[in-house]
Amino acid sequence: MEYLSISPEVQQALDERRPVVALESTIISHGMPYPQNVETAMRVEQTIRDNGAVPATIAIIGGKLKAGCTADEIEYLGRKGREVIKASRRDLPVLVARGADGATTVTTTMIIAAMAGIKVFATGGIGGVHRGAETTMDISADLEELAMTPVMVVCAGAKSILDLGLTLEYLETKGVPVIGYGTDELPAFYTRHSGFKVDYRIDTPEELATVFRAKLEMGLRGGMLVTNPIPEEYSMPAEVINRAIDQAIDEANRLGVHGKETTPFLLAKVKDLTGGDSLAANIQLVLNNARLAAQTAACL
Ligand code: PSU
Ligand code: MN
Repeated sequence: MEYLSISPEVQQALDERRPVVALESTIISHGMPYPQNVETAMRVEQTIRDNGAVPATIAIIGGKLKAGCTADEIEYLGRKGREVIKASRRDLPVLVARGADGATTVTTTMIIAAMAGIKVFATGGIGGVHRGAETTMDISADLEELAMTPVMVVCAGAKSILDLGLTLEYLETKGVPVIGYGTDELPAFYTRHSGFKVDYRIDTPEELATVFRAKLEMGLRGGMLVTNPIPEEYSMPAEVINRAIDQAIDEANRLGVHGKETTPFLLAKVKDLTGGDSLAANIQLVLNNARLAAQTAACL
């Protein structure tokens, strides 16, 4: 397809049926400040290599859907930061036709990974049903993508900027298996506990791969969500993080923040309110997910 551009290294790995792990770029452009965003992106790629897989950082550059970015391209996305358009499914036609740049969310990373033939994707947190969605109808396109696109997403759960209970209900309706890696409880990104149960607990990358292969072979539409708790030593006190989240949501409501701005606004606010601690936790949980995704891709 003329719109898709797979890097030579990723193409070769796919041809030789070696493991490949997709990575998103919204976390680079919108999720962390420069230069930590670029440093983290490079460390995540290295972690994937150390665990025997090839990293494919996904982004839209000059209208091309890139599966596999160079170090220069990652630097470019990190430096431009929030000037790069946060690209969801609805943005793809316009960005591609105009030859524009875009940072891919979970949604668009899944779309481009699937086009390239990549089955496993590691990230930090996914979008979901926002608190107050009964009136705002703010539900992330990530959940619809999980319902239709055959990619396994390894994350650290969802932040409680979202309504975690409604997010799980939505995923259940859409037939998306929600797996806890080594846990029965849905992790809440910065903390290991949310009080909500996952559908199934799985303890090994081998079994993650076997379950996902069964889903693919049966031709069941959609992906699978693997929630991997942040390592204990990097997790944050629940009171600290929940206070920051409540404050961020109050401020967003007061300012009337809505649409695609809501998630980046809340994430940036929470980070400001909790200082460097939340950034350090964020980096560690992404590395932890990269490790598990690479091991699982190797089993697939
Ligand atoms: N949640 C996080 N970190 C993130 C995101 C969400 O904890 O970086 C980003 C991801 O790219 C995700 C997107 O796909 O935000 C969801 O945005 P929205 O809620 O507007 O769908
Ligand atoms: Mn939204």
